[in-house]
Amino acid sequence: MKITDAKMMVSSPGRNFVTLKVSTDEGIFGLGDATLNGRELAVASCLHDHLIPCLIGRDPFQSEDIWQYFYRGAYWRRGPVTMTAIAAIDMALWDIKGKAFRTPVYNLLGGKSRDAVLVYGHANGRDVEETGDEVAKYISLGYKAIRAQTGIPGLPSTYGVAKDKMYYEPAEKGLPPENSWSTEKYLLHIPKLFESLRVKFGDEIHLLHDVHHRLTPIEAARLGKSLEPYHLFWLEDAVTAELQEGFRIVRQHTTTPLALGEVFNSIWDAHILITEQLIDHIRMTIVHSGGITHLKKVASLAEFYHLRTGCHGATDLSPVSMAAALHFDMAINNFGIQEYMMHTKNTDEVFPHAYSFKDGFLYPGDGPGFGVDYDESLAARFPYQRAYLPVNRKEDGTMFNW
Ligand code: CS2
Ligand code: MG
Repeated sequence: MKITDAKMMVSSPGRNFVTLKVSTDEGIFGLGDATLNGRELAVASCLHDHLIPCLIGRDPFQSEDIWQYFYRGAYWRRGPVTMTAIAAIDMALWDIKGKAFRTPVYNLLGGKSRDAVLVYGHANGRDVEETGDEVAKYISLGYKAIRAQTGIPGLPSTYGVAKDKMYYEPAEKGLPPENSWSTEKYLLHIPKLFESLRVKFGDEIHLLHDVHHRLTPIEAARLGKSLEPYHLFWLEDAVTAELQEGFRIVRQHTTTPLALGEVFNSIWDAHILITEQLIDHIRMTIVHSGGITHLKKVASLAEFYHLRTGCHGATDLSPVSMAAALHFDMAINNFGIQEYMMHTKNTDEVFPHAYSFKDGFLYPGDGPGFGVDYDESLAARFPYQRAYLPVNRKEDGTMFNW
């Protein structure tokens, strides 16, 4: 089999998505997600202008060699744009192989290691009470695990709190919106949220929280400690992780499980965190860290250090990414949990897919490949619109992490 064509499709059904379609001389095609929030066209150009010309004519079954070709052959290695572009090609090749062998991709990754994929949903509110109401909604939908985010008194806006409850999309059209931040106000308020949720819903439900990269190691240690009585499933992105060693301080002070990695692009962003067991869940995704070919190696290393996965699954990862993630989640042994932010109706219609939700779990479907498609004519009705993620400043105006 030979690759005869590969094309980029950029559309905005609810939000911007970049989708790669790789076609072969046997009429089988594969899809890959190449969406990098706020940098969509950079990845599209990397693929269209640089990688795709080198892909045509190759054998799609040789996914490992093609991965190495684009990783080592790039000379300028890693980084979110390059690794997302490589990921899109890699996903499309696994989709083609699954279709060619007429089997779900999870069977090419070791087969089913479980019956379904445990997911968590996003409950958020302007205050503790409203967040509690949203948690109740998710429990009524059957969720076993819920991430809880709430507004912080004294701060006009904060991460994870959205106007539209079910569909949280942080990127906005126009120029980047500016948020204002106070670590002290946040640290004083978050324990109150989880105290109220445990009082209201008891100890069974898994509760998660995303700090979203906004604390120093010792502040994260303080928060982790103050949340121990509420036994969170995890505390996510507590500190930016360019300095992986920074988590030695957090680890020394708290038993609250730590999750990290949605912004990572390769094993080299996480190898100290994994081999020193400084975190409990690795959140790297197929779409932003070089595809299934690379992520299965990360998961294998993590397995030997007692880490489980917790792949990122926000709305800016398309249904192609979600489908690929579910096949990956079904097969690996050290699966922990999968993030599942629902896409809008328009998105789901442009990306018809086999995966389905039931009682807190996602089921990938048993059809060949990933079981996801792309309606090009419908997508054409939703042209790309430039949008940016917010930036964050401390109350005194200092530039900070969003
Ligand atoms: C977040 C994301 O879902 C999460 O855990 O961290 O919402 C993240 O902010 C977006 O994916 C950024 O594009
Ligand atoms: Mg996150």
